[in-house]
Amino acid sequence: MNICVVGLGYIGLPLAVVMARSGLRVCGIDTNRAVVDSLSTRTLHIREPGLMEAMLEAMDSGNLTFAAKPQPADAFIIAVQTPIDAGRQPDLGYVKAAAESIVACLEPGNLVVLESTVPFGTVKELLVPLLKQTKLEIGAELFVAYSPERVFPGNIMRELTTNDRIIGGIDEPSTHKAIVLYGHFVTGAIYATDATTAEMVKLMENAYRDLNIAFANELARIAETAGFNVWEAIRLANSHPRVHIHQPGPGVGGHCIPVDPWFIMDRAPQQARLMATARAINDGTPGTIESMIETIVGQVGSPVVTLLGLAFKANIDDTRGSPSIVICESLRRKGWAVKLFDPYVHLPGEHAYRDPYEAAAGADCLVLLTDHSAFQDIDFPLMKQSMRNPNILDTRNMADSERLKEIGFRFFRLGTADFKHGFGGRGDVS
Ligand code: SAJ
Repeated sequence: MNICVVGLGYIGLPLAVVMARSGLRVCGIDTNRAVVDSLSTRTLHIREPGLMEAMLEAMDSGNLTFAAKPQPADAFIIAVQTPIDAGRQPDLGYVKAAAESIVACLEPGNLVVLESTVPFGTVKELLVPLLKQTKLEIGAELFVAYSPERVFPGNIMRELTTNDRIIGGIDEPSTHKAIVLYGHFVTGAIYATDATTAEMVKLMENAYRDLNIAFANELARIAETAGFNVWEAIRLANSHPRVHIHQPGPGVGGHCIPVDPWFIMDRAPQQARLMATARAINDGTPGTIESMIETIVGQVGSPVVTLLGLAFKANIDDTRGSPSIVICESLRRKGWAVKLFDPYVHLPGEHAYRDPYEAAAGADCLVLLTDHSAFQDIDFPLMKQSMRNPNILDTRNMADSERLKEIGFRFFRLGTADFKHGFGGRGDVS
């Protein structure tokens, strides 16, 4: 079978590689010529564990090629981005452009699968009408389905195969054809449904996570006021067999969890009230962290703050929607000096350091924002030597507070009694 995967980003490229390794002949398509050129010369434009080795193997087998324009194939998979615009409206421009780009290639018997996350109803209301330009009879000559990607950044290569799949065709023959295709490489269960339900399942999964994290963040604020340790309380609550509370943190980043609830709210603004509240809580959390930083260093003239971790979550290089970036920009708008370090992310600019010790030199506060495993190896006594004021704010419950206090740090952890006198203009809380 020949497959065209349209969109070679964080989902499309790993998917093309996994399909090619399962024996399918895959052509990966991206309108960005620079991406196609770099992949064709065996260079990756994204970082994902295991992707490079798997891609080279697939290219060497002859099953994986790249091109800037779609070409005839048996199946077309669309895996392009679906951002929200400044007004939080879904931007389906990339899906539309991708669908239009394949129209001229489509032939009787072809299957088109959309993997991008979209507002429910998109396949029926946007994709199918566009594909009707082919004059092929949908369901008899041209088959259309939705199958959401559900992979976890950092573990994509494994999860593409092992995760269960939801496949929703616009009719039975479309669902069946898509199940046969995904059966080539999916070892998890494959669940059949209709296209709109499949679209909604994807949105519900991420909205659930957003709600749950908002709940954890709310509990953290309560813990700071009441003086208990939220991390300990959540751990104990989760020992109940039917409770699974997520973790608080500096906010919700990435391009999925903070975006997807808007796809539901866009379609059901009257009903989606809980989701709107969760979004407001999570979007407001970087502001809470800023207030904590202000409380810690508020008395210092011209404070210098070092942010450790720029990626939106552990052990990846992706900064899209990262709370660290929001916090950094906001502190800089106040005129504060903000120094940055992330072992995975190298931003241009004089205040982004490749060495955590240089980043900490002269600082009044270290803020642990991303729980990268590499941070466990930081030599904090060494860091402290070059700091102006040895304060640490841990937003991820990742540091050994007792040890850091012994070394001489003033230690603050989000969601604990460390802020029992409040934060936000109350001055020194020690
Ligand atoms: N976060 C918390 N507390 C938690 C968990 C996460 O604050 O308990 C924060 C993270 O630090 C990060 C953000 O939430 O800033 C999002 O991270 P994430 O790990 O929840 O999710 P993503 O965006 O990396 O991947 C999610 C996954 N969805 C679910 O787990 C339901 C993944 O399976 C999806 O494929 C992906 O979205 C996607 O592409 O939609």
